[in-house]
Amino acid sequence: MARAVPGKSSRGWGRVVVIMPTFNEIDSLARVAGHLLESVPEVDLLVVDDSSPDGTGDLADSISATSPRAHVLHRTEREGLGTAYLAGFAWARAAGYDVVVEMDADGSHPAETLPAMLDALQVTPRPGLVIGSRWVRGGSVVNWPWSRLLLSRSANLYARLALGMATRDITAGYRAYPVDVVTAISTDVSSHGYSFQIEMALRVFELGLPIVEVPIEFREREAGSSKMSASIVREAMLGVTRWGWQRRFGGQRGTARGRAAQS
Ligand SMILES: Nc1nc2c(ncn2[C@@H]2O[C@H](COP(=O)(O)OP(=O)(O)OP(=O)(O)O)[C@@H](O)[C@H]2O)c(=O)[nH]1
Ligand SMILES: [Mg+2]
Repeated sequence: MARAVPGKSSRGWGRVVVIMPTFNEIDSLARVAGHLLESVPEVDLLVVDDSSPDGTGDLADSISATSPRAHVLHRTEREGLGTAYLAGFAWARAAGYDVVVEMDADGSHPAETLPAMLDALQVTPRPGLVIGSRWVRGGSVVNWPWSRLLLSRSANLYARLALGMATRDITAGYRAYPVDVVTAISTDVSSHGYSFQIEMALRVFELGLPIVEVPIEFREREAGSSKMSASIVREAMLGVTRWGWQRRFGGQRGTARGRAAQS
């Protein structure tokens, strides 16, 4: 019987790496990484740790020492989720991967849904982004307080209206992209915090590529603490307002598509 070659998919996905940014996730990383590597044997893992004071980086090193499919990128300072992903994308590109997946290290994103998301990336016309979505039919959220539900629903509604996009879960952190798409848009992305996710979706939309949402059951983290803060929410709100304004009144200058249109 043919055995799966790590990172080399036998299911037509190409080489896939799951990028997992971490900051103080010592209580969940081993479980989440282990579960991912076991349940989806075709994918590799890259942990991007920002010198977590709780030793998450050392834990990631020990995971990588026991699994040839697990890799670690250490950064010396906490620089935010967006730049952690950009560093991960650059690493994935240099290592020759075809697809990058974004996944939290806190167990909120079900590995069980990843095959369906990777399958969705293979359809024609090929999507520029597949989102593991809480807010499409079949999607759900388990154990969230009403305040988080309200924040997520209103942020999505505001972003949808301001940006003129139909995406239901534009703030979602569980995603799959073709590497060539992140390469095309990364230089246009300026957000550091979670608005990075909204901005990335917007840039894919501006390229004219489909965005597909696959329903997931999202679970509130069971261990560790949230890195969500007022300044992160503020950055997202200001960003959405600015991009919405630019889309309505400022053309598409400065974006990949705008530059392509001008050349
Ligand atoms: N490398 C790095 N990772 C980060 C940083 N901020 C957050 N993360 C990681 O990014 C992922 C998402 O952060 P979370 O705190 O889970 O954010 P959230 O999902 O919006 O909030 P909760 O799930 O409610 O805690 C987690 O794996 C974090 O450890 C950062 O500055 N650098
Ligand atoms: Mg989380």
